[in-house]
Amino acid sequence: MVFQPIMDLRTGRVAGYESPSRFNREPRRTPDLWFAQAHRHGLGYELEAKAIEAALAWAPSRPAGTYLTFNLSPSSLLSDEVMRVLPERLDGLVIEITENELVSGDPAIHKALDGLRGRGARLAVDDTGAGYAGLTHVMRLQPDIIKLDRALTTGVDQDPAKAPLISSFVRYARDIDADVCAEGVETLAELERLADLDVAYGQGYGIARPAPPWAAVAPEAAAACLRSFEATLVDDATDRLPRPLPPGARPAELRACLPSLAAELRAERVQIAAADEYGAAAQVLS
Ligand code: G
Ligand code: MN
Repeated sequence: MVFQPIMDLRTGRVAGYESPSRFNREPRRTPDLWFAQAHRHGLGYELEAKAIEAALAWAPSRPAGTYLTFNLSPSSLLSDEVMRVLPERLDGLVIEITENELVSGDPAIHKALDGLRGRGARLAVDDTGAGYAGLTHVMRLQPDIIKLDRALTTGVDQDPAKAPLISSFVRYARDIDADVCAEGVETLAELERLADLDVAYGQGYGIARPAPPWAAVAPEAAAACLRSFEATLVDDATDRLPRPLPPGARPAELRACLPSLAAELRAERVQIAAADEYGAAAQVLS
């Protein structure tokens, strides 16, 4: 099994791990081709169930506080094979539903999803922005996490058309109490731009490749998040602090940025005005 870290772009820490399937056998093929072939032979759900079982076997050993996410096709939610391998409680697990199956309008699938959420699972919509059905899918499912397809992430730092679209997803996510995760982050420039756009999570080769459990994120990727976090502090300070910082901004991290924040604001001193375990706010003393 391989797991790919998903990074919290507000803190640089690992938020969760996705478990994409890998097939170590000849002929070499991408997992979607193996699944498609299994489905053609009537063994698709059995294969999906095996993949989930293998991922779930690792779940108890994952680092504390991280979630585990796995992919399911909408129709597999109606299959006994897949349902049988899911434990009663699903806390800390995220189910990723891919949008390229139009059957997701089926009320039976919605009912199955509601049942899984009632058992503690969170729901992510995968590959958002890739297919023409993307927005309908997000709207219908009201997910906890909106995963933006690589097509939107790639070159976000260069293509002026992409940032506003991603921002609109971030605003929409806020309104439905969800978070955005950008997939396929390959460069630090993309990562910094996404963090500046208030995208909550990032995943991709520039952060960490899929690897045996439990890989850390690239140190330069975590550092890029903290740089962007400092820049947010400067913006916030200019907008008259104290003001609450993004959730997850721990006092220790904030303290480390204070000297450079003061320099940037040409202030004599910037201090922490209020802090609790959930976050901190800074105050400018000039
Ligand atoms: O459909 P889904 O988004 O779950 O696809 C995940 C696939 O994308 C996995 O096979 C994974 O190896 C691959 N992947 C993960 N990160 C990157 C990336 O940064 N770039 C590219 N090209 N592929 C990636
Ligand atoms: Mn996925």
